Order: sequence, then C-alpha cells, then structure tokens
Amino acid sequence: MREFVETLYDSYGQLFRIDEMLFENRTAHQHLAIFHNAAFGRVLVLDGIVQTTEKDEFIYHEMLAHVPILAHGDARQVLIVGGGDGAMVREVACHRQIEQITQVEIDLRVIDLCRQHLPSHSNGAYDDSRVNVVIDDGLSFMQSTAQRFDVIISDSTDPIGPGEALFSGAFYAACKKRLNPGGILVTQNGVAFMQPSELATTARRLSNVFDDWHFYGAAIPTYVGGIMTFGWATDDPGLRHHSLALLRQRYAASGIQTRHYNPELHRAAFALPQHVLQIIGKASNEYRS
Ligand code: AG3
Repeated sequence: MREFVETLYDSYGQLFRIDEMLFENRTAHQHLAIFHNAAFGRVLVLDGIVQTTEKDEFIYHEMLAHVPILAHGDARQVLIVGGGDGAMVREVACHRQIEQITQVEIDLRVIDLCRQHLPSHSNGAYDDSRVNVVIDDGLSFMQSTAQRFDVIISDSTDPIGPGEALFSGAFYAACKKRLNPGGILVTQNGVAFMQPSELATTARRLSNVFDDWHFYGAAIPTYVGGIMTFGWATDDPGLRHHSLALLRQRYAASGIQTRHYNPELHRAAFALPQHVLQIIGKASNEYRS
C-alpha cells in the first residue's frame, strides 16, 4: 500500500492512500501524478500539491465560475488562465450566452493527461466549438493579447513554480487592461488560515490596480485548513452587492444545474470572518458591535 503525503506546508498536511496509481512522471514544467483514492476518487497532484479530486472539485469550480458570470449578468467573452484539468471550462461552458471561452494553459500535458485519466473534469467541454485553447505562459499571454474579456478566471496552482507569475502585480495590471468595462477578475487565492501572507500580498496588489476588490470564500475539503479565498476585482463595486432577487432571476434564467452554488450562497460567500478581514486590511470595529 502506498501513501501520498502533501508537501504544501512544513508541519501539517494531508495523507491519501493511493489505491491505484494511474500516471506519475515529470512534464516539461512540473511533476504530475494522478491516482485513485477510495474517499476522493481520482486525485490530480502537481509538484506534490493536490490540485483537484473527482469528489470535491464541484465546490471549487462552481464557485469560481458561476459567481463572477452570474454577477456580471451578460458575459460573452470569458478567459480561463490555467485550469488544465478542464473542469473550469466545463462549468463556464454551461452558460449559453457565452460566445467564446479562451483558456491559456502553460502545460499541454496537463490537459492531455487529465482528458485521459480525469475525463469527468472536462466532461467533453473541449469539443465545444466556443472553446479556444492557447498553450502559453499566462502572464506573457495577458501582456501580449489584444483581446478583451468580460470575466477572467485565474484557476492557478499556488504561487510556487509555474503559478507564481499569476500572483504578481504585473499579472493583475495586465488583467485590468484586458477587461471590458464592468468586467470581473476572480482568482484562486489559497487557504486563508494556512496561507495568510499570500492573501495579504494579493490584497495589497489588487488594491493598487482595481477600484473595487475583495475576496469571497468556500470550504473545499482537499484544500485543507479552512476556507479557500477567491480574489475578486473589478471597476464596478455594485457587482458584489446584487440583491438576492436579481441573482435568483439570473440563476433560474441561466438554466445551469449546480451541486454547490446557489444565489443565497453567492451572497453569503462575500461575508468574511474577522480574522480574514484583518489579513486583507479591511477589519473594522463596526463589524464587532
Ligand atoms: N488549483 C488550486 C489548488 C490549490 C491547492 N492549494 C492549497 N490547498 N492551498 C486548483 C485547480 C483546479 N482546477
């Protein structure tokens, strides 16, 4: 019996029994493993860090796709940066009004190996004619493309290795330039309790670039240690304060089927605990009384 121990943190982590190893090797960019675990189904690991599992991926992908798309209300052009496992493409493609989905992924092998060994993640979404895959570094793509987007989703690894550039001020500035008016950038931003400095750094960088920025959260079992925070950045502060009635109407009209997302949760996800507000520099006494 083999075990996988995640190496993300020095003194704490999670352990999976490897019931079957499906693939394990280096790609040109990183070490990649896909194995089966009885509790979580197939698990994708990059450079020793769990990226996604069959059992709990829906929480992450639904929250990172549907929150900005339904908040925007009329997204036509969507960009996914990273997301080589294909589940973000799958969730975005559920929205019928979207005309073009561009995905920029640095490592073609991630896409190919996940289509082969993790097929329920993309679930055929790469056959959708609206999807255009670009194999490139996310930062250099953002700095060179002339395209504009209504929603940009940074579905990245942690800021270690190939993912580091996607947490830079230069990346956020490039995203802002490539957003249409009323466009929204959302980002994978780590587990707040375990990665507070990553959160604080992103907060500072987003505040330098965007008129309105915040974070929202979701608890995802295999990103251990509490809620994961997602960065939110736009030039329109109203987009994170929509009424429940409006979100319900958009959700119903979209026809999407979800297992985690719903309009009530959409609104609630922006309510952050005091200790997280402190990390991002937004805690104030009015929340305490
Ligand atoms: N990428 C986010 C993995 C983050 C894991 N890190 C952590 N536990 N802080 C997910 C890619 C899914 N498409």
